[in-house]
Amino acid sequence: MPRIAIRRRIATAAVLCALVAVPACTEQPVEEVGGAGPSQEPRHECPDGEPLAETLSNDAAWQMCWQVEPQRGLVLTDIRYTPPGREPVRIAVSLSLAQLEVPYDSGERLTEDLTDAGFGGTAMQTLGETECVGERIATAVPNIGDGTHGSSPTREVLCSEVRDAGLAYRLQDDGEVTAARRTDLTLTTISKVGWYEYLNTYTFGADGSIRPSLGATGDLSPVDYTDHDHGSAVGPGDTDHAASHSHNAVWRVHWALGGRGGLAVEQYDADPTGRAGPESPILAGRLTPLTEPSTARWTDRRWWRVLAPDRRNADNHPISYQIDLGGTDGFTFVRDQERHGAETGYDIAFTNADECEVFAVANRGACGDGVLDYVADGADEPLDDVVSWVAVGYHHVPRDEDQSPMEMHWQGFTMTPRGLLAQRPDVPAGREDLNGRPQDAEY
Ligand SMILES: [Cu+2]
Repeated sequence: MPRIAIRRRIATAAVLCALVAVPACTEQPVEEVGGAGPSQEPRHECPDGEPLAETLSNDAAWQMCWQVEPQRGLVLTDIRYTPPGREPVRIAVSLSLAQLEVPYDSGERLTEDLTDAGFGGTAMQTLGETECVGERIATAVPNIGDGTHGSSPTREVLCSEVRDAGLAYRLQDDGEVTAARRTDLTLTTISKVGWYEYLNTYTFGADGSIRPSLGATGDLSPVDYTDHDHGSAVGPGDTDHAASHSHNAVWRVHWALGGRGGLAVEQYDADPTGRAGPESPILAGRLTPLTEPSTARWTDRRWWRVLAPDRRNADNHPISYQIDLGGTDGFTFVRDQERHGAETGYDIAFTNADECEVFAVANRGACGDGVLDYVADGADEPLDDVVSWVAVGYHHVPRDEDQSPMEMHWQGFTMTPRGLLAQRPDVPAGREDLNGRPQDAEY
């Protein structure tokens, strides 16, 4: 075992003892989440090695288990966030990529990278000090399948970094500045699939936010050159048109807000009413429950949240996480177009958890080929044990600067706590009483 991994194990154990020294209790949902009383959460044990644990700038901590699977690559499980001075809250049962499809605009190539090639196994790269300035963590990665046959060398494949994430907040009040920077924990693996090398990165913020992202580098495919209409010239003059293509990624998030099950989903929209007040147009904002498994498209001002209606913060608001896509490139998987028609794409989908439902498309087993089947099959079951399938596309029109190697390009989305606590997790001195409309006369 490399030295770095041993050092990390000791640090991990110390942090864990501080965080979850309370004996296992029950899996019952808690009334108020993130309180300061005894932990309601079972002890954090990982089936496959040591937990990851990191305390960030504001004393918030993240803990989770991790493993490398042959197809999905990095899979994070039992993800918990501990706000400063409080007990850990379970956020997700699991989090991973669920598919990466790459169709070329020329129509000449299509790959479903997770199920065709896989992000684990020999595709998963050993990291060096340039790829990872944090801690490189080793695990046994089978060369073939699940390791039943062949060898499973222990390699440093996971990078854990705590990064400066800039300003967390700043407030100038009566000439006095209250400000803090924050750190983020990033976990990254690199998988080489064909000519591309993908960074599979998860960023966990001190504020409780989670940002899955996929970065691509490596080289443009040397065998996918096409004409002017389906690519762009990357060589001298109007020659050598590297084919445009899409990186169609879906992430699977199995939620556990304070405990598995008992969850619900809502969609937020704010639309112009056509009326105006004295100073500005009037918009009407609302949350609409999505009660059954369903798909949805992103549009301006739209976001979703997964909530635990029966688990409340100190303001008696249900704890929830908000899912923001931003303006990403929408897509419909090619296989979904062929099976379900061209108009069946989605930016997000919600289903109830089923261990057989692993891949967003090209799934194997009796539970369907992908998300559209899962949604149709579960259409009459109320959402409860919620899984989000988040689709984020990136249409890549090659540019001169992609040669060579290609500069990283990124795609991803953000999940942010919404009412996990009654206030920000790290209220600075003097701001403790600000929870709701200020009582001061000057307002
Ligand atoms: Cu690309």
